[in-house]
Order: sequence, then C-alpha cells, then structure tokens
Amino acid sequence: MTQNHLAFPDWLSVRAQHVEHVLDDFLPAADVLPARLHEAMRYAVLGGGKRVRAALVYAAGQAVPVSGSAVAVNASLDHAAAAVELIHAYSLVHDDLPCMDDDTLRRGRPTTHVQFDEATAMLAGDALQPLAFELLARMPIAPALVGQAVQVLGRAAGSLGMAGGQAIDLLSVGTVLARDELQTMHSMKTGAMLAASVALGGIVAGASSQARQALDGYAQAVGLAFQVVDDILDVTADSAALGKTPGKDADDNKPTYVSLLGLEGARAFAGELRQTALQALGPLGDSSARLAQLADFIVLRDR
Ligand code: GRG
Repeated sequence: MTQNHLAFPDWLSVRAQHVEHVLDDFLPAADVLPARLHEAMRYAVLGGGKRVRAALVYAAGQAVPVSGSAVAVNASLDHAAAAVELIHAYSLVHDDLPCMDDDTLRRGRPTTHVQFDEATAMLAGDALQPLAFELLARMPIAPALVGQAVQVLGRAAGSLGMAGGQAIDLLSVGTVLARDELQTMHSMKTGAMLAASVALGGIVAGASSQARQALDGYAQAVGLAFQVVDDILDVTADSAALGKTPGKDADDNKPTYVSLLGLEGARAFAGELRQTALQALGPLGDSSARLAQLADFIVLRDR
C-alpha cells in the first residue's frame, strides 16, 4: 500500500490509477436511472486530472503512525481520496458553467455542460457533492474521526472555503486586490480543499494533535503555492499542456499573483512557500517523504 520503493512519478501514477478505480466503483453506473445524469457525473470525474488531492490524502495518511486496523485505515483513505476528488470535480463543472467562468475546455476535453447541457452539468455537480459526504460517512473507522472528517470537508468546500473563495473571485473581476486580499481569496478558493485533503489523511490515520499541526503548516503553504503556480501557468503554458484554456485570467481581467508580483516575483513566492511547506514537515520525519515530493511536484509542475 505505501509503495515506498517506487520513484515519485511512478508512485503518483499508481495512486492516480488506484483512485480512478475507487471512483469508478463508487460512482453509479452509467446505465442506472437517471442514466444521463450518471453519465455526466462519470464524465466529469473519470479519465483525467492529476489527482493531486487524492495523492495528498494518501501521502498524509502514510506520514503518521497508523492508529487502529491498517485494513480499515486503508479502506477509509480510499473513501477520503475519492471524496476530495468528487468535490473537486463538482467545483470544476460548476466553475466552467456560462454563469461563472464560461469555459469550453477542461482536462483536454469539452467541459461537462458543452458535452451534455447546462442543466445536466449543474445537476451532475450537485449530485457529486453529497456523494463525497456519503463516502466519508461510510468510512470504517471510529465514529468520532468520521465526524471530524465530515466537518473538515464541509468547512473546506463551503462558504468559508472553496465556495466563498469562488464568490470573492467573481466579485473581484476588474478590480485590484491588495496582496492580503488575494491571499485570502486563493487560500479559500483553492487552498482550502488542498489543505482539507492533507487533514483528512491525518484524521483517517489517527494522527496526534502534534502531527496534525505539522500537517496543517505544510498544507497551508502547499495550498497557496498550488494557486500561485496556477496563476503562473495561466500565462506561461499552452492549452495542450494545460488541458484548459490558458490566458483566461488576464482575458477576464482577474487579479492574480502574476498581475500583482510579476512573473519572476510569483515564481520566487512559490519557491518560498515550497520551503515553508518542507520545513513544516520536520517533526514528521522520513515518513513524510511523499508529502515533500508532492510539494516539489506542485511547485515545479508544468500543467
Ligand atoms: C464552483 C463552488 C465552485 C468553486 C470553484 C476550484 C474552483 C472553485 C475553480 C476552479 C478554477 C480554477 C482553474 C482554479 C485554479 C486552481 C485549480 C483548482 C485548478 C484545477 O485543479 P487541478 O490543476 O485540476 O488539480 P486537475 O484537472 O488536475 O484535477
């Protein structure tokens, strides 16, 4: 399960394939009524994505000594990894709708509302969200830990996290945000779900409060770094590499780390956040190696 012998790219690929199977199993089959809705849900979730959030769940789960049955913890990590990917997929489907970012390309394919229709895409997102919480509720670990996990995901996805960050993002189009305002928006919109992925891995594995604190320091830095790099890629990568429309932020007149700090300033800030993330892992020792590699991947990625 830990696959410690694998080089990082192979480990990430094995984890991505594994969570793909888990998601495939948990999603209703495409011929179950209402078939079009289930087809759209499966289209939105399966067959693409870097699966960074799932990888963070697994890596955090193996960064702390497991308390309780390893079988139950491993099964629960699968539920949690699938749950964060379901919430993430729902957010992308809704973000791409004409009433939000109005995008036609995602993960190298037509967005869900283009492939199906707007109402189906909206319902697919709506239905993915509760499925995530159902999976957490079905984790075979202590009920108190299940409760904590549900609370963490609910907070991260809601108005004080991702949905709230998206609301600030939509309101900020055409405005100039101060650096702290930009940081708040990004930490909520993108960072909260990445941080929740790390926290869920720790909760499921039964992490001590000291370990949870170390995980949280790492997660806050990595969550923000992810968005800083996303802003950089929006101006430096092409659509083939990104699998989505680049240059959208500038076209939409959105404040970004590149517009605030310049390209080099944004790169330097991402590097600082990487250092902060790696330092935070200190108390966890060697078992946090995959988290350290994920921080490098997030900051150095090209897509
Ligand atoms: C609609 C409630 C609601 C929220 C939307 C996450 C989000 C909020 C919008 C996505 C828009 C966006 C491109 C944000 C930048 C960071 C980000 C989340 C990029 C996509 O995540 P990746 O790169 O995607 O992990 P893959 O496809 O690899 O899973």
